[in-house]
Amino acid sequence: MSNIRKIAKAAGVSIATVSRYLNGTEHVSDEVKLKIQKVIEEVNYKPNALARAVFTKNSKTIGLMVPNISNPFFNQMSSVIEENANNNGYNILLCNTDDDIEKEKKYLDVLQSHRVAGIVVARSKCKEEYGNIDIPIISFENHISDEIITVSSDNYSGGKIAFEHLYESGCRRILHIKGPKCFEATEERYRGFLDAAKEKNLEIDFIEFETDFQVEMLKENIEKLKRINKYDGIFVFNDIAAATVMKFLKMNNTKIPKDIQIIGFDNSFICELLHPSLTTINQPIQELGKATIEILIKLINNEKIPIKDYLMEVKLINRGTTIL
Ligand code: XLF
Repeated sequence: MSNIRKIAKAAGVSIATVSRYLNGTEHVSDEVKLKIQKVIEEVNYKPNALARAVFTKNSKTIGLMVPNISNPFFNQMSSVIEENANNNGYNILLCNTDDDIEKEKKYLDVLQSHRVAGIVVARSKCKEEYGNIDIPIISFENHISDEIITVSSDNYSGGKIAFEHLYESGCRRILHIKGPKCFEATEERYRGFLDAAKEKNLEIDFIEFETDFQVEMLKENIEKLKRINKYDGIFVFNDIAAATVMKFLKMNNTKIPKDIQIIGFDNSFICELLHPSLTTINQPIQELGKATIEILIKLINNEKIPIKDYLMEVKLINRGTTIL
């Protein structure tokens, strides 16, 4: 006998009533609900979420595509998104794209076949693929199209604040280690940093890392880092890359912040674990995660919401790697 049939029999109701109760599609009286729920608990029944999603076209699952799960910022961000989704009755299906177009495309197919109710995609790399998807989507950082809302930190202002802090801390030979060109957020940080330097008539140098954090990051960029000892201030595009640069400086007996001051971006948990602890620009992870889920749920519920960029305020977190 199928599970639903057993539950119906034990609760003394029809199979159709049990199915209405499980799918929440039509009214079921409170008295009947209680009877069915009691039997479900007794037999420890686990409804088939996918089958239910196909039937009701509402899976109560949100697909979350993150670009790099080994970056502490994205583990924190994923937890916040998960918590906010759970608080609103949704589960998360987590996909790690590794900033890889093919993986992102594959996961997009997987999420569609799982009938997810909505998708959060962070730092998307394949904008074209989202054109024909009939599922509410929200993008974090990289813009996908005029129809898809983007949430991000105010990265441009963050870049400006980073420069101003190094400048006020006395740095005049300044280097920016920027992120890959395809990361819109770090391009904005770079733009803000350059504009602030121009306002002070100061030339700055930059080098570029071609990926987000990977375990081999230091080895891969060692050639680029060879001449960084000539600078007195460095702004690195994110905290985990800043940690990598700090390791390199320490291996060369450079004193931080006495010889070189350093500032990161994110305010992820690793800042406090480093020595000295890392001065950085705070991305408001809680607000970002909350806003992302709130907007997505409005879209899922067909509520009207302005299609625009949602920018969150950033601020300096002054710690031990800068002098001021
Ligand atoms: O995409 C950017 C680059 O790295 C993101 O916000 C992060 O700062 C996370 O570490």
